[in-house]
Amino acid sequence: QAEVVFFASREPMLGKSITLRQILDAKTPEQAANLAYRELPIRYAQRILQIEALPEWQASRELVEVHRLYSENFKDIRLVELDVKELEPFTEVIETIKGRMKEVIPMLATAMRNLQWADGYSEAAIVQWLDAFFLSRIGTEMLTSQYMASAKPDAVALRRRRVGVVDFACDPVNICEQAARHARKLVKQHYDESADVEIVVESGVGGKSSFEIESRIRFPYVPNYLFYIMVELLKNSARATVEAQQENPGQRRPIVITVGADRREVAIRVWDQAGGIPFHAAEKVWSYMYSTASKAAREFDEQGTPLAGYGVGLPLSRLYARYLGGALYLQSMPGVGTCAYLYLKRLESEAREELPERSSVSSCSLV
Ligand code: W6P
Repeated sequence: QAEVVFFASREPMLGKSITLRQILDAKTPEQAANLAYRELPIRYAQRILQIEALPEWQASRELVEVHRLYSENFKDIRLVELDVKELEPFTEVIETIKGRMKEVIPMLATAMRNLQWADGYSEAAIVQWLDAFFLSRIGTEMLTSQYMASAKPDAVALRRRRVGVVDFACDPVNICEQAARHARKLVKQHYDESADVEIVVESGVGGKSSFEIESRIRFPYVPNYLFYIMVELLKNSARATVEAQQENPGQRRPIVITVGADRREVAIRVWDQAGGIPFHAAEKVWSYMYSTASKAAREFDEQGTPLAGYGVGLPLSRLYARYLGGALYLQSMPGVGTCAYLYLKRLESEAREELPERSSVSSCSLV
């Protein structure tokens, strides 16, 4: 426990968060191992203390379980000897950790939902607590994935321009197109074959701005994150669009995705014409406690349907955007539709990892 407190008091990277450049620089398994070995104990220790700072956390089965998983991670990574000539034991530890972390997000969402209902904690405080926890979770997941990808690169990664989980020349238009295809498939699975949404992808290339010389927008990014965010936005827009189409057939309601960029930023706008977000639901969009899907859609499949989810998709998407310095906003046009704006940093030295504030670790109070 003393060791946990000691590590938690250190800041990741000696006071600094990591930039995408540092992650890109950890190309070899040895470099990625060093980065993970140095960073992970600090981050696990801080999450352990974040749980312990919750009053009566021991009364929650899920919180006790997540605390145990993080304690095991901390112990395993502290006990393993990092020998760059023989990385197999380290790889095994990272694999074990990755397996252990799979259920953390649904477990914590459940735990906090129960806390809110049982003890009347304020919703904003809970969102803040979970945002901090999950943002850190994205960071540790990035470090373990980066290590695994460099230790065991697959054939695809080798052929492409990949460095671990990062694509040097990530093509946002292409990813939007993939996400659109995936969203349409989910709609057909969830409703029926006749249900369909029109999704148009346009890009700003060809304008007379500074990126005129580019034929396609490309930037260093984690394609998995962008795909996740886009699918999540499109799931929401598509579900609302199908429901609006059912109520009022005959009206065309294409979802339009527009991708633009300058030298510093990539921006993606998703515009749907599904009637907007009802006023009473506006606050709930970023909460982990609700699903924006109708109750019927949720009961369709108790596991959380691919289209409805646990209600963690949008808040998690915003964290993925923020994690490397970006942002995600939603604007509702009442009675008309909803616009989502996603901004991503383009320069890898600027795309700095966003980490939970220190205060959310030690002095977390939920009331
Ligand atoms: C809606 C509701 C919603 C939530 C998130 C993103 C887009 C949309 N569209 O109607």
